[in-house]
Amino acid sequence: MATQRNVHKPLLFEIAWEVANKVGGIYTVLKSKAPVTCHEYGDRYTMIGPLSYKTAPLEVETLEPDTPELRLTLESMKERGVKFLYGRWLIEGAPKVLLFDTGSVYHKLDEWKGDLWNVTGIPSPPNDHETNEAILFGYLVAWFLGEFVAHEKRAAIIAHFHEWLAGVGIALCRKRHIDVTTIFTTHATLLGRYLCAGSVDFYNNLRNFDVDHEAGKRGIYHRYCIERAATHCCDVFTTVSHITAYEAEHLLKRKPDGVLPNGLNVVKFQAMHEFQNLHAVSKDRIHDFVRGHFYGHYDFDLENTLYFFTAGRYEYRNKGLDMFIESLQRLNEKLKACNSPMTVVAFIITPAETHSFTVETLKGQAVVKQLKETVHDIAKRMETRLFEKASRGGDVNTTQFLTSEDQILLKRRTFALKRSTLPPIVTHNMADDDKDPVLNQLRRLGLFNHPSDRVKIVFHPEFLNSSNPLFGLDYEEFVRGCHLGVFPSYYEPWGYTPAECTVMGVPSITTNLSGFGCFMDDNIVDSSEYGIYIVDRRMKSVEESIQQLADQMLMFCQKSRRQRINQRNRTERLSDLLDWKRMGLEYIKARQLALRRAYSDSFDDDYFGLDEATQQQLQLQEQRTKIPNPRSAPGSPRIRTPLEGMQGHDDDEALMDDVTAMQIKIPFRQRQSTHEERLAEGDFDV
Ligand code: G6P
Ligand code: 1S3
Repeated sequence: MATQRNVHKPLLFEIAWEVANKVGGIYTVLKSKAPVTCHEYGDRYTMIGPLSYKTAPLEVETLEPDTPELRLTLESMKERGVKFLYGRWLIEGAPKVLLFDTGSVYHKLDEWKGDLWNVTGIPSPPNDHETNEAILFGYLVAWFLGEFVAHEKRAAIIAHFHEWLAGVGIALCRKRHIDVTTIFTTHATLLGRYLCAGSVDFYNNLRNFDVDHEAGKRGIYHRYCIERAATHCCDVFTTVSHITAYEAEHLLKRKPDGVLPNGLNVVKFQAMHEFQNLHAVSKDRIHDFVRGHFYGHYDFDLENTLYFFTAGRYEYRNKGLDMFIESLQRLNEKLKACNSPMTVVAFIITPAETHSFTVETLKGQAVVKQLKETVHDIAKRMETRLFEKASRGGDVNTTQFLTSEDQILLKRRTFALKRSTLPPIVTHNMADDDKDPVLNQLRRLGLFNHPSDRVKIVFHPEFLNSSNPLFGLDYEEFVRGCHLGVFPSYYEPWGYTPAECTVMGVPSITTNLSGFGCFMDDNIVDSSEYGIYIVDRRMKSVEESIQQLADQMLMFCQKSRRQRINQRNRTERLSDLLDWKRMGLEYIKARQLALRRAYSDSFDDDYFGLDEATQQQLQLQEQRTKIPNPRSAPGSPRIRTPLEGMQGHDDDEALMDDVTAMQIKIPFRQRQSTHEERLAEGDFDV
């Protein structure tokens, strides 16, 4: 009987298209969360994803199936032609992974598409490769789970699916009455992403969209059906932020049971100020790039130069690239108007189609490198001559040490630094130069890196890695070297980029339309005191938001070095708030709820099955209040809280242990249908 399954030690399968397969943010969720989930579940945890022959052999170590139930299931699938890789994902935590080769069952596609239509009413047009993959993957996962539960009859099984690409499996689990409890986490909605990328007033009209019509108009009706089926067929429906929960309620027509915000695997350095040292090291490398890129126009002082950046997928409006550029132009004018000594170099890092680096960009790095080498050689020769002369005693006339040959060499090198053009605003040859939205807006606003401009632009239309010939830095090193990350997104269910900045101690600007921004605002009395600035894109007009962003950037430019260092310390102290050790509690609650919904009779108290430490943490979390301002920040009578006095010192104190975490709205006690009732339900509302 289903109700006899043991809920004390459930098995957990986490299913996603991005398991050991890097596409975007979900990969970061799974990879960074692995250590805490492995810690909790040990060998009872397995991730299921697609098998990519390009990356999996590098990321996964093959294992023999370690339980009879798993061996029997996989052997039977193998006999019927399914190829897979079972092993350990070589990341921290070393979770077990099961990767299915969708290509090995491609001949089944039409049969399964027909079945999907017959049992769920979900259509699938012929030429949508991504949907075809989602169907093959979903059928393989359901096949696996169906056989596995037939062999494994003792333990309760939780199947946690992420995003619509894994959604077919949920509908099939429900339709086939597979004895597992399912969780679906959506990291965005298909319609939300499409609607926002257009020119609709999304958030004010959320209640009014005719969802089927809108999905149909955009050619994504079938994908939308999969997403909606997953939403309605799962036992527990969750998303990554409250703002996406609101969106999902209206676009997918089910109110999420809870919010599972994204965490990070926070690694603390032994020496507390190590991250400040790393900033200085990486900044020097960026300085090298800047000297090369701006050769011939390198007339600004690097001691008074700040590096701002934005990064992410190239979704021009959704990721707020439009607003960033517009605000940079305002900042340029403001800095000029107040005769500021500061220069801002703003980097835009987002992948677009290109035909490699421009000659001019590579030349800039080359001429400066040559100059550096020449200066080094000359200095070496001067050193030898100087030492020789000094060791003989007597007066040393230093002007004699630069020979006329070296003077000529130096002149030749500095002549090579002259140029008649302005430093380029883009580092690559763009495939679509005349239509590219970033370039066109820069052109429209006249941001051309003119010597008089206080804001210089470098558009790098490719993600960074350490073999990049311009920077020689990977993304993390680059971020550490910058002063401010700017992410004024319009559509951002969570937003890992500012979160990553935070744990590296780099201040950032986000918006109150991003999950991360709302989370910080919910948890901190005044997040700007900790270097998290939030642009209001909800209540302000576009023009007002642009001004606000420009003012926030201007204010940042007016900080002294000491203030920037202090602020970085404060920002870094927020890391604990984003650590999976804390965020993972929401996943624990979601799994508890899923087990309760499936096996309600097995529960007799609120935290049944959780160890004492976890129970305590969950209880603590329910009592938490907001993080108050840091001690040195100007006080406000309005914000006094019982946690005052624990705010830490700017320079060295760790964030107090007792910070606020998001209260997930998952009710623990409620009358649920029994597992038999649930399995008998069968039908769902697509
Ligand atoms: C870190 C380093 C300091 C350096 C400072 C520069 O804190 O430890 O040695 O002076 O960065 O900060 P800035 O904001 O000017 O890049
Ligand atoms: C989504 O990826 P995106 O950049 O398309 O999922 C991420 C992980 O949950 C999230 O951080 C991001 O906001 C979403 O938009």
